[in-house]
Amino acid sequence: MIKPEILMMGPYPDWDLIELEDRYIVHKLYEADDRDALIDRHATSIRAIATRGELGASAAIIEKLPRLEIISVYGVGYDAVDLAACRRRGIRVANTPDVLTNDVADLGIAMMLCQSRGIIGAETWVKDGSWAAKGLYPLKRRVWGRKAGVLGLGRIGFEVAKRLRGFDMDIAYSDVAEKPYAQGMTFIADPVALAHHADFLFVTLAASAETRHVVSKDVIAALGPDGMLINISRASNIDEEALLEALENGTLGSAALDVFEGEPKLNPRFLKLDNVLVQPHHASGTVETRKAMGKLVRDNLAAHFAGAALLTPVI
Ligand code: 8YV
Repeated sequence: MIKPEILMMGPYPDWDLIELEDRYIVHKLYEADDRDALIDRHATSIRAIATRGELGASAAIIEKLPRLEIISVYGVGYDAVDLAACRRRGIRVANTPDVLTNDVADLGIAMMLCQSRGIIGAETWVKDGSWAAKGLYPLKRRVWGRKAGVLGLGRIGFEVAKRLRGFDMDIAYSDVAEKPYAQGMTFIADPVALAHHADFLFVTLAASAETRHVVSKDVIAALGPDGMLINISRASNIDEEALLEALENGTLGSAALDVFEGEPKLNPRFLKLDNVLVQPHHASGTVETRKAMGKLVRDNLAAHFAGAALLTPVI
């Protein structure tokens, strides 16, 4: 059988690449010196794109590939794929929901604990000799029993809320509508009012044009000098300029961020702040989850080329 040809937008772990190269001819865009030339060379034979949640495929790339049939995304977020362009051409899109939900929620909780209890600073205090030289580490803020807001009570938001219950928190959430499964949580539709309620505001929304900067200057101000913003979704959900200003002038207490505009080259202003915890977009980054994500990417591709229904279709 002739192997279908795939355009790969960003690197996958070797365990996925070996499997993919076994079944497909893989063109690695991320390794090409001249990306346009690679696309032009294989434009009429590429039938699939394998990409990553935060990378995606633009309309410009989609339009260059007349035989493109499917885009299989290694991630739950598909905001970087131009769905309108795919719909116009009847191109199928699949993502990897569910398999990563628990790990993403875990990292959100870990970031909250780490930032609130000053765990990274405390470790430095021990390692740089400050403990012996200066004595006790400055006191930090408690987590349990305080108020949390979850902006977006989808799969990941729900798992975050479930974990927060273990900390005896007063939990509220915001979404487009009240959720029947949100037992014991208060529905607060307006994100500004949710931020007023919260000591810890988790951003767990799927990103789209509609959710851009939903965490606005007003939301950040409502969270206030004692509040913490935790983002495990996409940077575009937050007005990053307003966030930086608020962190710099102390009108927002702190932030814990896994995602950034222009990542991995984040705004250098973040690096100067000691009230922000930064992470390299790795909320789903465990061996177990990444293996499951890679398998789902491959299973969706295999289903497509076998003429079957996709396992986890977006469109
Ligand atoms: C991954 C993600 O880090 O699921 C998503 O949408 O952004 C993450 O799980 C990413 O897709 C891997 O590059």
